[in-house]
Amino acid sequence: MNADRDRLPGVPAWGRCGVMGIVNVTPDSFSDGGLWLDPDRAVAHGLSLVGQGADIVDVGGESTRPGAARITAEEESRRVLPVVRGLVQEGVLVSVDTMRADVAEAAVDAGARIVNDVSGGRADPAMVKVAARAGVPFVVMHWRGQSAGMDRLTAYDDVLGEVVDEVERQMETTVAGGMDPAQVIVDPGLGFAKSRADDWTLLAGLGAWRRLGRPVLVAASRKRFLGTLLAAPSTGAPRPARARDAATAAVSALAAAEGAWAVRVHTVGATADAVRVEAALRQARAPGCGSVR
Ligand code: PMM
Repeated sequence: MNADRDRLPGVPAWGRCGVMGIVNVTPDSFSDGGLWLDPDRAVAHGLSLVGQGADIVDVGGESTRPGAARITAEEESRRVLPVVRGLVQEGVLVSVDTMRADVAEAAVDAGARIVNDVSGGRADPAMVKVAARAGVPFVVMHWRGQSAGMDRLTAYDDVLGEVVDEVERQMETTVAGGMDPAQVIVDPGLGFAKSRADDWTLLAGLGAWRRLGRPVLVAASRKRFLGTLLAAPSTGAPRPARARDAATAAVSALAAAEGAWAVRVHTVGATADAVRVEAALRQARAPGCGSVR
C-alpha cells in the first residue's frame, strides 16, 4: 500500500487494499455464468457484495474465460447498462468490465467511474480516446489476444519481466493516445495467456510492479491455477470454481501485503476481512503509516 501511488481521481482512499466485487451479467462466465443475467438480480447481487464490504462493483457483460467467443456490442450493452444504472442509483462506485469503447462510453454516461478493459485498450482502437475523454481511471491489464486463442500465446522466457514490460509499453501507448498517466491502473492479467505456473510466478513477483509507480489490481478469484492447486488428491480433478473462495481470500491477504491497490473477487466477505487483517498488521508493524478501518 502506497498512498501516493494509489491515489486515483474520483476514487476514495481506503487506507488498505480495496475490494472489487464482481457481477458477471453473462450466461457463460467460468464460475458464475447465468446466475446474474436478470438485471434486477444482478443489481441485488451487486448491493449484497457492497453489504459484504466491496468498495467497487465491477460489472461485465462478456465472458473472457479461455476459449470464449465474442458477443455483439448491442448484446453487451443490453446486459450491462441497466445494471450499471441500477447500482449507480444506489450510490455504488461502479467499474465497467469491457473491451469495447461504445460500451465503456455508455457505461460512463450511466455513471460508471472506472473502465476495466482486460485488453488495456488493445481490442478496440477507439477505447483509449473514449476512456481518456471520460476522465476516469482505466485498467491496463496484461493481454496478448482474444480469449478464443489466448491459451496458444503462453510462450515466455521470463514471464514476470515480460509481462511487466508489455504492460509498461501498453501504458505508454495509452498515454500517447491521450490518457492521463494518473488514471492508469495496472493488472498482471492472471490466467490470460498464462500457464498455471506463470500465474504463481506473477503472484510471487507483485513487488516488480512498483517500478511502474501505478496502482496494481490483482484478480485471482476462482481462477484455474487455484483449482489445480486444490485438486482432489484421489482423482486429480481440479477443485470446482465455486469451492475456490477460501484460497481466493488467502491470495487477497497476500496480495494486499505485497502492496496491491485492490483485489477483484466473486465472493466478497472473506476477502473484505482478509484485507482488513492485513491492514491492521501493517499498522501494528509501523504505527502512523496509514489508517486502519
Ligand atoms: N479476469 C476476468 C475478467 N475481468 N478484469 C481484470 N482487470 N483482471 C482480470 O484478471 C480479469 C478481469 C475473468 O474472470 P471472471 O470471468 O471470473 O470475471
